[in-house]
Amino acid sequence: MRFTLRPLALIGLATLATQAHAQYTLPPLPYAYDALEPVISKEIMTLHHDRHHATYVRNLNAATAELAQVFAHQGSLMDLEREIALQSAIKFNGGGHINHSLFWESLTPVSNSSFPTSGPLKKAVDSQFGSLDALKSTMTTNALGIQGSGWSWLIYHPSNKTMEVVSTADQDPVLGATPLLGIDIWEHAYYLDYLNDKASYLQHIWSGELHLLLYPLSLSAYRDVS
Ligand SMILES: *[C@@H]1O[C@H](CO)[C@@H](O)[C@H](O)[C@H]1NC(C)=O
Ligand SMILES: *[C@@H]1O[C@H](CO)[C@@H](O)[C@H](O)[C@H]1NC(C)=O
Ligand SMILES: CC(=O)N[C@H]1CO[C@H](CO)[C@@H](O)[C@@H]1O
Repeated sequence: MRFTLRPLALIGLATLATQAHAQYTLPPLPYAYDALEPVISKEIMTLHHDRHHATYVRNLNAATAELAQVFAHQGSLMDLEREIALQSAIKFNGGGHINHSLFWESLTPVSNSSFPTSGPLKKAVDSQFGSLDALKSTMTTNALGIQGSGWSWLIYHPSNKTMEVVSTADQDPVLGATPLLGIDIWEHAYYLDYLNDKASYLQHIWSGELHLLLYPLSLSAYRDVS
C-alpha cells in the first residue's frame, strides 16, 4: 500500500475558504407565475422573479465567494478595502434576496387567502390599528411616502409585543424586529402593470382581489401577541 501524505500547506487556505462558503439559491415561486392575475401579471412575476431576484442571488453569491477569498489572504490594506466594498454589495444583494423571498411568500391568490376573523393576530391588529382597514390605510400612506425605491413593512417587536409600520430605502434590512408583511415599492414590482401609478398598484394589492399573507415564518411571533 502506498500513502501519499499531503502537507497541509498544499491544501491552500483559499480552497478551504471557498469550500466553506455556501451558495444561496433562488427559491421557486410558491405558486404559478400567472396565479396573481389580474392584479400582478404573469409577465411581471416572471421578470421580477427570474430576472430581478435571480440577479440579487447571483451577485450575492459572487460577493460572498470573493469575500471568502479575501479572508484567505494575508490581511493587507488592499484586502481590507476590498472587504469593505464587498460588504455593501452583500448588504444590498443579500437584502434583496431575503426581502424578495419573503415577498413571494406574502402574496397569494384571493382564492387561497383569508385574514383571521378571530385570534391573536386579529386582536393585535384591532388593538393597535383599530381595524384591518386602518392598518391597510396606514401602510398605504407609508408606502406612498417612500421616495424612490424601497419597501413598506409591518414589523413586530418581540421585546414589547407591538407592531409597527415602517419603510426602508432600497433593499435595506429591517433590523432588530420581525418582518410580518412587506410590500415591494420598487418600480420593477409594478411598472409593467401600473406604469408609474403607485397608488393604483397599492389599491389593487389591498383590494380584496389579492390579499397579503403574513409570513408563515413569522406566524409563531403572533402566538405571543394577545
Ligand atoms: C395557500 O396558502 C397556504 C398557507 O396558508 C400556502 O402554504 C400555500 O402555498 C398557498 N397556495 C397558494 C397557491 O398560494
Ligand atoms: C417597542 O420597541 C421598539 C424597539 O424594540 C420601539 O422602536 C417601539 O417604539 C416600541 N413600541 C412601543 C409602543 O413602545
Ligand atoms: C423585512 C426584511 O426581512 N428585511 C430584510 C431585508 O434584507 C435584510 C438583509 O440585508 C434582512 O436583514 C432583512 O430582514
